[in-house]
Amino acid sequence: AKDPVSVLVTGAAGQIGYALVPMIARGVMLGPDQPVRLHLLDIPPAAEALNGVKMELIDAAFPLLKGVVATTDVIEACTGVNIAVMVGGFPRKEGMERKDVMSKNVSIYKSQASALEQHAAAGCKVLVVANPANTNALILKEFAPSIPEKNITCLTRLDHNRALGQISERLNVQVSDVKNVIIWGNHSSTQYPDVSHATVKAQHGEKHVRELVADDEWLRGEFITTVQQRGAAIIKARKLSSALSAASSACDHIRDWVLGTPEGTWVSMGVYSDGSYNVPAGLIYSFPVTCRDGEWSIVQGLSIDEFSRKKLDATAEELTEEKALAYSCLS
Ligand code: NAX
Repeated sequence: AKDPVSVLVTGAAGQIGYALVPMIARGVMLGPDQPVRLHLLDIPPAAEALNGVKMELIDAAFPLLKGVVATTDVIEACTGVNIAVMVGGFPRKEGMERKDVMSKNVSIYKSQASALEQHAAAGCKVLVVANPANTNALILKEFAPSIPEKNITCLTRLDHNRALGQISERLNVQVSDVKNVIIWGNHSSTQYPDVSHATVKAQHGEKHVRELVADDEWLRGEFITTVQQRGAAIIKARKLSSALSAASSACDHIRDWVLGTPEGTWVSMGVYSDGSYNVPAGLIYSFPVTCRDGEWSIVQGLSIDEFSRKKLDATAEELTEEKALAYSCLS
């Protein structure tokens, strides 16, 4: 039998946490033969609710679940973890300035970075979900200099999956037959959902989404805005933000990162830019990536037309501004 893998979930008493922890305990994230230990962190006002989540995890008698640590102590939570899913953060409340929200999250991610750096297992892989996800991940990277930058990522897989979903609905095909959409840039409304290279499985080989949809206006207009604004549409409908889809996408992100992407398929991940596609180096930016042996690499050599170029640059610009804002909160 395999040794258990320890997975940290911060913000575990929240909405996404509640959807995510049973998925991890069932093997959705790391596979049906991989035992797990869950480390759940939240803040003191949520301690009782957090303990309730722990009770339910015990009650569910998950065969793969080999232990649960539920705590409000960051060091205890981070100790020995192999995977860290950072869902906890400070939400934007009505009337709050962007800078105030940024400042709260910068201080959270700065201190959690140090705890992870000092106490996580060697090789710990980090996924930041909490918004502003890209910039929180960048702060975490800056304040955990001994964690390799390759090990720090943020979630744009939900946006990626939303794009797959929209194409599948439009063409009335199975979502599992659609692949290679790309989310470029920030997990925000400036993200660029790109179908230039996306395909659908056909009877013989694959067909380009562009050919099948044949309505460029939709692809360059409504499709993009629908994906960009899907989070807001869910809030309007549910009066709560996306949770099950966010949790499921977080599992997809880690599973593909650890176990690899299928041959010929790429996924979107927010990763540390090395300057690929002329995206400024030093931002956490969403790129198309393939994963193998627990490492992601940015897919190289894709053609970028003029329409796409503008959109890649616009979302990079927003991230550069966010980075500056985050740094201005550090003093
Ligand atoms: P909730 O408010 O339900 O849960 C957040 C939890 O984090 C709460 O239990 C809170 O007590 C806890 N928390 C706050 N500060 C903490 C700290 N310093 N350490 C540990 N825990 C802390 O929000 P939920 O709906 O679960 O969303 C969580 C985060 O995910 C939000 O920042 C949200 O904006 C972000 N999202 C990101 C998505 C993505 O694709 N990257 C999509 C979904 C989601 O909107």
